[in-house]
Amino acid sequence: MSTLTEKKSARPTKRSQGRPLPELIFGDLWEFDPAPETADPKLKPRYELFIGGKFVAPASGKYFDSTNPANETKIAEFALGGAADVDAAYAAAQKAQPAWAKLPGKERAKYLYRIARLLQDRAREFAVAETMDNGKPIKETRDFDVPMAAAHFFYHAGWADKLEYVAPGRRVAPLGIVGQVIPWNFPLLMMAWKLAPALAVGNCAVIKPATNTPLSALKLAEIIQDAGLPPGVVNILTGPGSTGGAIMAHPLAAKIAFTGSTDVGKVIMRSVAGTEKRMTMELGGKAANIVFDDAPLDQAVEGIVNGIFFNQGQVCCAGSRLLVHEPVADAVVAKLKNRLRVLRVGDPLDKNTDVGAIVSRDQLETVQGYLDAGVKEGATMWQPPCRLPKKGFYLPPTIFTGVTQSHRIAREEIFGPVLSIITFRTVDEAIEKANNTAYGLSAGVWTDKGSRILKMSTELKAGVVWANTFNKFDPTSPFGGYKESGFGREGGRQGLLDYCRLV
Ligand code: TAP
Repeated sequence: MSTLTEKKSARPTKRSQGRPLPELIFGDLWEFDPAPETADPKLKPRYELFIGGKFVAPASGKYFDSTNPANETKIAEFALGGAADVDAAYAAAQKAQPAWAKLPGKERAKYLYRIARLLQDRAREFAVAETMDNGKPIKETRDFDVPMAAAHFFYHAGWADKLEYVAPGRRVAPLGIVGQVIPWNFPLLMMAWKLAPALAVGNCAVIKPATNTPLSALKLAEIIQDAGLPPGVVNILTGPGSTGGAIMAHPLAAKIAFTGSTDVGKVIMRSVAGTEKRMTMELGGKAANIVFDDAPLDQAVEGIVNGIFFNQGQVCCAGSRLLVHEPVADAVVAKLKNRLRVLRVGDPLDKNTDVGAIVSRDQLETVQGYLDAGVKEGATMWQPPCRLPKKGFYLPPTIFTGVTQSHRIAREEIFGPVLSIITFRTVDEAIEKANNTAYGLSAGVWTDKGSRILKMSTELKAGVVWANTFNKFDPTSPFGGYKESGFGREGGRQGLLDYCRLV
């Protein structure tokens, strides 16, 4: 157990809504005893491609390093897969798919249940490995990423022998082989989001994790092998963006599923235009988290913090724009600053860390570029005092006030721990400002009035609208966007439908 020592503090005396709170001032930073997670991540020095149920060397004979963004040390090396490996993976999937599709649903379910249980058995090991590869706090990988990944396999295992209920009155058949490419922000969870529904229906998969975070995908391959999944049902290729491009464009892919940036999504859509491939795109976001003056403000502040600083803000649905009702704007900002002063930024493997490392130097520099842009365009930047580790890619949680809708930090997806705060006066103005974005993935509404929640959730152009909460996920609940946030859904019955052919 850790101890918490506050050197000096002055507690706010006035907590009434609508009145500005005095800022909580500390004589020095909070001090904690470190509480490192010590489970063994069971790393191998080198990870090969996973094709046809076997770990195989890449045709190129080349490998790349994955490093720990928290301390810049090498974790392991990974195979640099290319077009020849993509062909081999599709050939393995083609061989496996007819028998996999013919298996009774309850038999396919057994494999998915086994994968879910093996993930649970190795949960601590996976949490440490994911934290090392990605930089996200261990309390997130331990309590969210790994259990949620297992939950997706459990949920879809339950569907495998009940497919007639996916589209009542229609017969459901698999599409064939699906090509899938995922990003680095939730590496293991995205593997589960993609693979579990595809497999439940009887499809086979060729999937590529991001170059920044290949580790948990290859560890999942170990579990897939241990679960006895027939060879070729899942094939995992590491490698650069061009390998992802080859997976997406491959003639044997009946469907492609991509999660990543809107820019890359557009490149992929152009590359498959005119083919018969089915497509789902889960792309970027710039969510509005909207706080009204009748909201429970302390609860809302927790939701704001969770909305933008969870996973260092590297979340497609992050509440990166705070729209706050003018009468409570000063109070909310003061409470937010007080809360941010006690967030722990640092070693992601420490169980008390709230904000870990940014995934890579490149991403850190991108986010820093947005901080410069925000200041240059006239917004006011604020960061709490933080002692950042000397090595690794860290950024204090950052808020901007005085933001207007034309600022880049209000329009573009930053994908970092940066919150842009904008005020509004009326409900209609809040809706207009929230919808004033090219994206449409998620939104949050904080208010005491049920009727206002209904109005907002009807009029906000976002795939998910959370009310008096934020960043809540469940395998039963479909997730996906509008506009430049993509199309198609993942999770729930709707997500499953995207992997089905209806006959
Ligand atoms: P991207 O740069 O788009 O990369 C995503 C994946 O695509 C990576 O595996 C990448 O490989 C690969 N890739 C790159 N170029 C490609 C190409 N031409 N053809 C095929 N694949 C290609 O995104 P990112 O930086 O990893 O992730 C952040 C973005 O993902 C954000 O915009 C975020 O909003 C979005 N995201 C959306 C969601 C949902 S559900 N909507 C969820 C998570 C993330 P390399 O890693 O080798 O470059």
